Amino acid sequence: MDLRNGLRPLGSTPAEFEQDLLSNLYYRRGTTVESASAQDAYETLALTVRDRLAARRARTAAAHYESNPRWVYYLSAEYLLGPQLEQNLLYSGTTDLAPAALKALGFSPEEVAALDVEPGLGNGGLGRLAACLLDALATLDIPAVGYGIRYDLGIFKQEFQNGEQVERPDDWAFQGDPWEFPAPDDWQTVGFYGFIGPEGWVPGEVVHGEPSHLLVPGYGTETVNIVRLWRARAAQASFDLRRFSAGQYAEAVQDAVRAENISKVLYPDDSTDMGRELRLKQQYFLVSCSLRDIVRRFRFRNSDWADFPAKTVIQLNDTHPTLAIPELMRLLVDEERLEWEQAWSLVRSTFAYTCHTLLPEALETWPVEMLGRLLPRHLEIIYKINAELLDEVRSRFPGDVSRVRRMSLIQEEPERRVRMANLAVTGTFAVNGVAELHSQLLTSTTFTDFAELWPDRFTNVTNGVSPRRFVRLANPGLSTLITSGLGSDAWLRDLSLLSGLAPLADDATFRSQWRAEKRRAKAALGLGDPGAMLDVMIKRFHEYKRQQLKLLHVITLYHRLRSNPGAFGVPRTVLFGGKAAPAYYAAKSIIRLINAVSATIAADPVSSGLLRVVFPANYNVTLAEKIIPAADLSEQISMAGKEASGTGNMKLALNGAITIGTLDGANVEIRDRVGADNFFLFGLDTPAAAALRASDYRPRSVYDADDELRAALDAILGGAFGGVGQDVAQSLLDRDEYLTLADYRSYVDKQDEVSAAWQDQEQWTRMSILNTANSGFFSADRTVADYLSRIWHATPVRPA
Ligand code: NBX
Repeated sequence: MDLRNGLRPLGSTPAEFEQDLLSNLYYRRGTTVESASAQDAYETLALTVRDRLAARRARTAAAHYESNPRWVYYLSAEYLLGPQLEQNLLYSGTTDLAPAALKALGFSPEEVAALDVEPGLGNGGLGRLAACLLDALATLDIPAVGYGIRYDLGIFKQEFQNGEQVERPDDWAFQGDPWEFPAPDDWQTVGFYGFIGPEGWVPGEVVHGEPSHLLVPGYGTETVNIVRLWRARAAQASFDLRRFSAGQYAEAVQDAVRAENISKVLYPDDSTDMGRELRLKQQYFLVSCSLRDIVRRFRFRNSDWADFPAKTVIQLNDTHPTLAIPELMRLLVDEERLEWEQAWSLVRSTFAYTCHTLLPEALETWPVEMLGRLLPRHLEIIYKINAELLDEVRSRFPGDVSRVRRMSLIQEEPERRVRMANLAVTGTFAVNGVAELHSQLLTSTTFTDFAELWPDRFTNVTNGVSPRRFVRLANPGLSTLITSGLGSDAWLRDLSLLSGLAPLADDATFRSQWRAEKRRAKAALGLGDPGAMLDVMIKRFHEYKRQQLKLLHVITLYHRLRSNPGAFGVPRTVLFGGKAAPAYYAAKSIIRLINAVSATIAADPVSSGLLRVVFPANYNVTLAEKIIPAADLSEQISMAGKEASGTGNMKLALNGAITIGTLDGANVEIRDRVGADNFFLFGLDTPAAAALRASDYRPRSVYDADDELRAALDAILGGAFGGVGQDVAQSLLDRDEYLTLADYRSYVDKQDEVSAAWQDQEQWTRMSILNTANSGFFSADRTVADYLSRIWHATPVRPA
């Protein structure tokens, strides 16, 4: 422990931990054991655990200062960090100490742990990826800071009313957040609106960004990095005392409210541009605060701007933080008085961009009018960047007017808008997709023109997940078994070691232990019959992900069950989990239909013990950690060419679920690694799907030709499920944008193979073990290693 600062070493015996709890309860929480509530105990425990990481944090910061390293800064509008308590217990080595000490003081560890609320500061895969990368960066001892927004309200809480999704605010920090270190003295100023005068931009509104940080400990190392989250605060004197005295209470605080609204709520939208000015304000707020902080940190040890790119790489997590590009230009040109050319070269050597989508409608654009009003100087800078870009395009491709139009940072029709993805590609030295297939499709479709102009800029970094969170914490039983099988727990820092499990797939004792762990996880999830196959589809609701295809399969199973209960092969529990964007009506209809089908099946005695559909509300990281260990079958059934990568697919395979999937996103790589025999492949591949879409596809002919499909759709249309979901069926028949009907037969037949395979439990277990054994590649540590060698080129710094 660090004695340089006169710190008392924190003890590692139960008695010492108990003493620390007591002292925190008295001195920081201000209460006593006798009168402490469970909340008091929880907050005290959090502080006591946090203290154990704080000394490591101090040493990490000292080592970073000492070595003046190259920093990786990760800019992301979202972080889905997951519950902090269990992770920080594990990473501080107090998993056993803490509950013992709590018990000794008369608290129930379970009751206390249940009070840990996950900060839901993200929508889905993109936000969780950010959290996994931070975990891996710290584990690999890379000097890194994640920057984000500390939303007061995170991703909404999902409830079901009559089967419909209802959104409730997620006031996650209502009780305060004991894991957070506020750093109000590091506040930054952010301007909006205004005009460009002779002296430059004069903002019309100014707000403050107040940071706090959470600790991001590495596993099995001393490093503790941070994620720094900004909260909007009114600039001082925004309380109007005159109005207040006149009884105008609301008006007195309106400026403050407007400022603080910027970090009020996470936009619960994972697909389309909400078109809201407030969202654009959020993006600029994040970017402006973070860049000033990055510059401040650069200046601790450096003075020459020419060194900036050598000391700094800034990764843009999708286009949400792309305004960082014009913002850094503005800082360098307007405030630091650098020449445009030098500034542009620094900017272009500092930023890199990760794209997470293939849906054209998900590429962000902002109305020129709005951007120019909110950020007049930034629009000017974007215009100048665009003029230079288009000059380059014209000189490389003379006379190619349509290419110029396609590549322009400004879309002209139907309204003038700024194309953020084009800006991101233009202002960075590296652009990556998140799986092999995705990265190929980016250069062959989405960004073809840019890939022709700058081929070297494009690369792939396949996503990965934290084995600590999604195996060790989520699945402690399986982790213990893996450790005993491998003879060491070194796999937690080098997941490729899982390959050592492959021979154990042929060991009958190991297989029966493996099955016992699955059963235990199912029981813990409260799913009655642990003998039934648990078939899970957990992800955001989106038509391209095709929850509707899974549902058609469920209805087909139900029909078979009704017509011949005796012949129904394999008992299944089908579990759905996920949220739909509140304004995404088609996705919400699918949710409602799933709940209706679930109720119909549950009410029918014929299905008892054979078929069940469960849909726990409010799928989040906490729930994911319970479901993933229990899953037998992993549904990854998006239309090929639409899912950028997927990361749930990796978490499930690592926990021994077998995938049924299309050749989409990272499924391709999962199948390559686990082996075609251990993966249930179905459906059209990307070229076939694209060709069918481009042809005269008639979903109705598919419906006409397939009896089981027709029966499923007719049942919905005929009101068999409480009269719900006709719109879903109708849109499949009329349009079927994501080729659900085209893939139905192939999917249902493959599911029959799944059922047949399940009947041989020894063989199934073999496949399950081989899925885990061969998925070591999908560690976020490997992802970070790839980012380091292909893009970041930063090196580890270990605390002394
Ligand atoms: O990013 C997801 C992709 O759909 C997954 O295939 C991929 O595995 C994951 C990580 O790379 N994208 C995603 O989660 N997007 C968003 O959440 C999102 C949020 C706001 C927004 C657009 C997209 N405006």
